[in-house]
Amino acid sequence: MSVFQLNTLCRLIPVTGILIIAAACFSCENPELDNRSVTPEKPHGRHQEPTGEWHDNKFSMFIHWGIYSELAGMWNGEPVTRGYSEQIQAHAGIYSDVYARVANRFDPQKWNPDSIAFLAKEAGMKSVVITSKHHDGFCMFDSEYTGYNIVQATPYGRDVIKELAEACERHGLNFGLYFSLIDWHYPPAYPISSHNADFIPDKHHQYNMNQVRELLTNYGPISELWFDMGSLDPGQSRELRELVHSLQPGCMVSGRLGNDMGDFTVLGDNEVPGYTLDTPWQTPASMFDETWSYRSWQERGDPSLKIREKLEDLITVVSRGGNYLLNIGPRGDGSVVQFEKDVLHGIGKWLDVNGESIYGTRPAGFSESPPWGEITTTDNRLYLHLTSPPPDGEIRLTGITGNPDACYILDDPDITPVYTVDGNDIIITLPSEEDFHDIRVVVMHFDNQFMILPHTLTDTLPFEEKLVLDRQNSHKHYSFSGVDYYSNFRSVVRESWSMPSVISGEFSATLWYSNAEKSRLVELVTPDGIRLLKLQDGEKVPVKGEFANQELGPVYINGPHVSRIDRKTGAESEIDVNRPWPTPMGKSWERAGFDNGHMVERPAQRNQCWYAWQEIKSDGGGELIVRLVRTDGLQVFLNGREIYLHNNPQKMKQVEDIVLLPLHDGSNELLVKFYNRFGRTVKFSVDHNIPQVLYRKKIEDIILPGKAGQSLSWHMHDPVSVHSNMDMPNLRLVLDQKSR
Ligand code: H79
Repeated sequence: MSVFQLNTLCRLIPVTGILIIAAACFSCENPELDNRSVTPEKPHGRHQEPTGEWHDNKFSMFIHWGIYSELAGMWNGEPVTRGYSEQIQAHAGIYSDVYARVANRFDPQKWNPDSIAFLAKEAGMKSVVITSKHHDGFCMFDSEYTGYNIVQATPYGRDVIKELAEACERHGLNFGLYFSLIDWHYPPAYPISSHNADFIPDKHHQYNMNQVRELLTNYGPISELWFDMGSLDPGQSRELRELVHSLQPGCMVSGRLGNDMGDFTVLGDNEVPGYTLDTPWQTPASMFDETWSYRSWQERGDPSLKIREKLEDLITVVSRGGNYLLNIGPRGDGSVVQFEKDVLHGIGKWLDVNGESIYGTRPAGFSESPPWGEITTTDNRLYLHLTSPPPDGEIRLTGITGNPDACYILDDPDITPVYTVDGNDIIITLPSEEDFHDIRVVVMHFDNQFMILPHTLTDTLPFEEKLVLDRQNSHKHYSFSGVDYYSNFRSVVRESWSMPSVISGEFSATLWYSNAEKSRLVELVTPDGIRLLKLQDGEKVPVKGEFANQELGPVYINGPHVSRIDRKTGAESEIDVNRPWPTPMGKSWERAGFDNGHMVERPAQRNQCWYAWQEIKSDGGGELIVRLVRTDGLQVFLNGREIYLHNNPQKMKQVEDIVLLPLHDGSNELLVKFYNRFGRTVKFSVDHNIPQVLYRKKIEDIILPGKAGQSLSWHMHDPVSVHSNMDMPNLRLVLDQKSR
């Protein structure tokens, strides 16, 4: 059978998130089923599932406080409007020795660690993370490796990190430390660039290692070490990670350590993702987009608007499985700004009443957020956060199996919206006399465990005895992978398919893979166990007979463009990737000479990108393999839909991906975005002159028990880290029904 035929066979409709509440999706108790079954080894990220104590924090306090706070965003009597105020040394162009003199007047008489811990408690936060050392290199803790620290260099002379650690201990809060990996005061760390992501010279790395050892030895249990900035090599990241874990195995390392070495992933500052992540993660958030540390002239506005903004972000982050780390910037005298207190009190007041919908919850597993808000869940409850209540007051929840037995508003359980059950749907009508201006939470309570089914799956799914499972119809399990602050992407760490219970019986199973996946090890999880599969010894199958009925147009390129994607909306700044043709933004497209795998090199500044576009005409659809070589990350769109996203987390000089393009009948548009991180140029090619072959390999039969919630999934056997991209874009499993 050719791949072309495969494509036309019945496909499972794209399956989106299925979640079995409080029940393991698959049991792995029967290893004899396949003599190659293995217990998967855990890769270096220690937390495969977003569970555990750190993850239950949900809401934490970040504190940016240092000698920069004393300057309050002012230099020579003028406001410094460029950059963040904690980086005023760089943005006002202050010489290191001049800046260092600020320490001589740092005397925070209003510093009160207990009142800060108390404020965090009142806000409903579970931990506190403070800057032990920011980019200015000034240590807020006593260090034997530099005299540039609060104990030795200020009139105050007290170790505020120790004091806050003890206060948090007293108040039952977890305590974490921010530690900048760059240093503007330490000469071996020079030269310094404005992007704050320079490589770390060896001597500087040793200095960082020494200070991290101090921080993890002298301050009691540290719940997280929040490394930030710099661009470490993988060996440096590993050394720091191992140092932290050897001193305090329970300390969670932030992903900003780089090279996928973090225990938890840190998204961009104030970034709220539009997807659920499968690995532990956090959003760091500042009160104001313009600064993290105190500035006297900050316009703060109406606290109630800020409460609303931050509360919505908290709810969204928790609904997608993350923790929210909200920052305050105390003044140089140690006092907390009233506005920031008001905001924290406001959020705390909401959590006092509605905290049950946040703490101890998980993402609900619906494929998309509903238009009216966000959903979290526990064993037998759904929490519906009404951030934009529906104008007609009607909420429809689709694809739920379970018996609802109560519905009420969390802040007033006497208010009980009417609900009706219609098959797998639940329709809730909000009482029209109620005011939903503030964020209110509707609780849908079930008599027992319940299950959320992907809404695309129904018992009437057409099923013609053959299932094709691949990247096109999988549910993706995401993490966030990358080298450093500027180079990261949403990675796919697992793919799964949920089957309705009508699909049952014995299936013969065939794996298909391309040269991209060859010799990789993949773990296939079926309802009866885990199998370790090596992608080798497959039978070679040509893809659609070497371009038969396909006409490849010339490749055009266009650039450079700004490659940053708007973090909130996902909107692209300069080019509409869904409709690239004809010429975007008046920039003309040039013909690229990619013949015989030749790469082109084009100028690009940091974080700019180039696009390549090609029309592929195909008679009757079929497939085509393309090889994409380049110096950094790439994003592949086919007919306006993103089909592949891959970065260069290992910092290799050159990376290639082999991507199978599922073509439709007629004209197809291939658009590839080639990123540039720090280079002055970007080099890339679009190459079709490669073997158009796939491999086919029969594996042991698979039995589907026909139970609700049954699913298949796969992931890499031994990834470098839990955040690593699966990197197997063309893997496919075909199931043929043998018997029911
Ligand atoms: O501690 C906070 C920031 O100071 C630190 N990370 C958070 C948690 C951070 N350091 N560098 N960066 C974040 C990114 C650097 C952004 C920059 Fe710019 C872009 C520096 C110069 C150009 C932002 C925009 C700051 C000044 C202008």
